[in-house]
Amino acid sequence: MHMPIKKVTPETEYAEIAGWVHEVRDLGGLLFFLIRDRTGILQVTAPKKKVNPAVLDVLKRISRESVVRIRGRVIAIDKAPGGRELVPDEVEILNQCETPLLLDVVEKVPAELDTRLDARFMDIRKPRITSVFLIRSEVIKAIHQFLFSRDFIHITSPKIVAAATEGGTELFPIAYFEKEAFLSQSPQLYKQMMMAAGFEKVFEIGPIFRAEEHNTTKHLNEATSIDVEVSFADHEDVMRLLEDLIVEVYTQVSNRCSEALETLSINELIIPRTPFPRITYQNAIDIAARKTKENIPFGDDIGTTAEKAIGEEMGEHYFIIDWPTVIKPYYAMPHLDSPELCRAFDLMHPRMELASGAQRVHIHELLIEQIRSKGLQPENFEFYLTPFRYGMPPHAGWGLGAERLVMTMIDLTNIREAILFPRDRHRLVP
Ligand code: AMO
Repeated sequence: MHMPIKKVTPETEYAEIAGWVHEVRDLGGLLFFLIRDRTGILQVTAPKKKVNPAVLDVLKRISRESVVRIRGRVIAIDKAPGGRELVPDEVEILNQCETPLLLDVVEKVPAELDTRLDARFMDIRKPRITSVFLIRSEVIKAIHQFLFSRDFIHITSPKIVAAATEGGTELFPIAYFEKEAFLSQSPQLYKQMMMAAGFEKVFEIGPIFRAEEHNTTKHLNEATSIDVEVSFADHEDVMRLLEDLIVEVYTQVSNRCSEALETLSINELIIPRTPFPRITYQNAIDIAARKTKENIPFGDDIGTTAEKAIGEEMGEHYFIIDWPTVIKPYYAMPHLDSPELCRAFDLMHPRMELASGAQRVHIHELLIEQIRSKGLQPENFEFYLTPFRYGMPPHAGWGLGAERLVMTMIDLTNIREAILFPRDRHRLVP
């Protein structure tokens, strides 16, 4: 078995490695290679006069990005990456790479995002891009660990559904035999139904599909949502859960991903501090009006320009609370004393919204009323509404965008950088 490149040290006398040929150079008396696997890069040098002629023949045929297996002696050498290099005794080309390459993996020639996404498999070979996905993997792992440690049950809800959850305009219709169906926008209705099932604390990490036409740097048509729902909890409880989760994820990435962070030139991941500031929707639109000189009428959504201005003023993660009931979905619980406001919240990073959530309406009659007030028909939600008549506990929850979390954490400029194969207005392949 070959050894991960990271583990090859000057103390290792002999090593077998397998990986991709990052660079090839013929320096006259010396053939020089950099071999890469997901753990790092190793210099391999073959003095032409000393290497077995059969091995030299193979070495001479190797093209960049070919897959090779090399065995040889490890020697300490100051100038090499990691202070060591390999002098080959045996070489095998496992698969020769065609030339010219689709992309420059060494990144001497920068490529447009579209070109990179067309050849995504090769783009991901770049150590910087591998690092993004190592960090994303750690984020997802840390979330699982955090939620399991707090006794959450993992659920998987259907992605082919019969009704809208968040309102009707953002749905992808699909042909489901003789019926009309849609790709799921959110596990919302199902995670709530699991409260009536008695699970008390559930989470799901899965795809959500949004047929929004916009083509922006923070929207995808297929995104990954981290959803939770908790019984006998209110909006305050799940806001605390959310901020604790964010801190835990940052801490774990900081502890476990130091090499990936270094590759991305992030010297230190600043871990947010709890409690995150809470501002009301009214505070938020006041800040926006002051900073942008444009008034947002009460009840309108906070647009991108306003969001940016408020983010600049806040300078850290924060919550916007006390939203107008008219702009939040029917399932958000209105305040008892002032029903024009509701128990919904958004979690914001200074750059953008990361999550939204609420205490939910658990009273059947009120829910029907709210569905009607949004111009929707309760008859289309029968399967969802029935559990509210047979013992639905009070509950609250949120949905957090995985790509936005990763993107803001490591300062990526475009959300497409945070997902392997983005789906957007124009991109369906690869
Ligand atoms: P919402 O629609 O606000 O709420 O979505 C929750 C979070 O998911 C992410 N997100 C997206 N990310 C990238 N591209 C998109 N098109 C996209 N749409 C959403 C965002 C957003 O904050 N059911 C509620 C959640 C709840 O109340 O539990 C919901 O779906 O980060």
